[in-house]
Order: sequence, then C-alpha cells, then structure tokens
Amino acid sequence: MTDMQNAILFHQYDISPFSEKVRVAFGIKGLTWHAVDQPVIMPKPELTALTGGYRKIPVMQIGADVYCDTQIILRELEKRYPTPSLFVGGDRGLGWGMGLWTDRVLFQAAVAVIFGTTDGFADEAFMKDREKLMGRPFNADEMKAGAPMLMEQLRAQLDWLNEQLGDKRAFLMGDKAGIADVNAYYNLAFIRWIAPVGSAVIDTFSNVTAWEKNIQDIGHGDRKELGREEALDIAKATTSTEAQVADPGEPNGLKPGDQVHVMADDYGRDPIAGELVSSSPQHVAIKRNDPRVGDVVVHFPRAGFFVMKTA
Ligand SMILES: N[C@@H](CCC(=O)N[C@@H](CS)C(=O)NCC(=O)O)C(=O)O
Repeated sequence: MTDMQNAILFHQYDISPFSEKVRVAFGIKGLTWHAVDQPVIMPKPELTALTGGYRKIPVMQIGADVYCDTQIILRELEKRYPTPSLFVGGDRGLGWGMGLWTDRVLFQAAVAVIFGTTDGFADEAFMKDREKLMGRPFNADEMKAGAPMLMEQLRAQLDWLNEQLGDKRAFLMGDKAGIADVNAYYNLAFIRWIAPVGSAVIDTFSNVTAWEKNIQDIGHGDRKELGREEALDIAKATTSTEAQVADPGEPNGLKPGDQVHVMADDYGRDPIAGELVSSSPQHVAIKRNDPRVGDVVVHFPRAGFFVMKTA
C-alpha cells in the first residue's frame, strides 16, 4: 500500500473525451498512472463514495485527495510534476482561459456533430442517463436538424487551429506540446472515434491533421490498470496532504472550517457537501467522510464552479 499512496489513480473510461485531455498530459509529462475504469452511465457507487456525488469523468485520486474536473487535475499535475511544464511559452494565464472555449463552445460543437450525424451510438439507457445529467431531453431528431449549423461552427473553430499552425509549427504554441494542445486535441479525438462526417471536416485542414499526428506520437505515458475497490482501499488507508489555508481575498468571506456546498455551473450540478479546508482564486478543497473511504479531501476548480455556504 505504501508504494501506492502517491500513485496517480485516474478514474476514467476509454471513450471519455475529457479523459483523453488528461491522458495526453500524462504523455507530455511522461508519467506513470493507474487507470481505474468507471461505468459510462450511473450508478457509479465507487466513484461517488470518493467524490460525495460528483459523477463526471475523469476524476484523479492521489491517496485520500480527490480531484474533480480536468482543470484542477491539470493544475495538480503541474504542481506535483512541474517538468516538463504544460506551459510552453507565454500562456501561463491564457492557457487556462482557453480551456473554457475548448471545454464548452468547441466541445458542444463536437458533441452536436457527433450525435447529429452518427446513428446507433447512443442506446436507450445512455440517452436516459444523459437526459438526467443535462436536465433536458435527449432529442435525436433535434440534434439531426441542428447538425448543419453546428458543423459550420465546428469548421470555423478548426480553422482557428489551422491558422495557428500555419507556420508549420509542430504544436499550437511552438515546438513543444502544452496546455493549448491538450485542451483542443481531445475534441478532435472524440469526433474521430465516432463520427465519420465530423472526421471528414477535420480532414479538410492539413495543418490540423499533421498536428493530430504529432500529439498521437506523444502517447499517454505509462498506463497501468487498477480495480475500483483497490482504489477505495487506498483512500481509506491514507490521509489527505492538503493543509488548511485561509484565503484572504475570498469574495464571499468563506474560511476554513465553514460547511459549504460546491457545484458545477453547467451540467451535472449535483451539490457536494463538505467542510472547507483551503481555497484560492483557482481552487477549493473540502473535507468529507464516507464509511467506505474514511476522511477524504475533494478538490474543485473555481472557474466553472460555485461554492456556497451551507445554510
Ligand atoms: N468540466 C468537466 C467535464 C467532464 C465531462 O463532461 N465528462 C463527461 C465524460 S467525457 C461525463 O462526465 N459524462 C457523463 C458521465 O460520464 O457520466 C471536466 O473538465 O472534467
């Protein structure tokens, strides 16, 4: 167990595009990690024992620290494994901001093109699950009707990437891969996995197809496999390394010891309850207890999440 207390346990599934974002970051940093495969739809009892109800994929666990959302996962990887850095030149701030474009606007275009042009990908159980997640009906006909508009949106955004790569650079920010690449690339991988119509749109951009190949050559680092129950045993046997830190600029006066709820501002908004341990402009950590895993500290980003004092 001691050798596993600092191991990267990555709760994921292979066809998860957001997981692909982090897998490429593992590759850039040359990390060894353990894939803990989770179901594609609810229930996910082992995952929610760790997170307190957050159900999205991926989640990274290191001992009794649990990182929800790719933004905080990348931040933690950069903190623990600073070299090679994901920040390859002048993008330390804007690299993060770009994530909200790629994870929302570009991702929504990719999803719409995939579901609007590809039949037979989603079965009944998957559609019902995603309806619950999104809080709106999964309407295949509507998606088909909207596909031409979203194809146009997708093409426009791919064209930005193509222009950025116009001087034949290997990666978006130059000759090294970094946060811009991981943020953008997984959307294209998602389309390639499922949607021939979307793939054909990507194929019209020759700089982009060369860049996809460069990213694929990086690989995913050193992947090992671990069972879900074993991951829970590791959480139970370890203690969080997160220190209590006050956040003097906290806009709503929240402080360590406060009971709070954290929730995503987009979809999968299940509120997660816990006691605030530390916070900053980019991070909030809350402590919670579950009989299966004991005390764990769950970490979220601030951009894209709300933190509210529990009434
Ligand atoms: N903002 C989240 C988005 C994560 C996300 O939407 N993940 C998808 C899978 S790639 C998901 O959780 N879908 C529902 C599910 O798998 O239950 C992040 O950056 O991690």
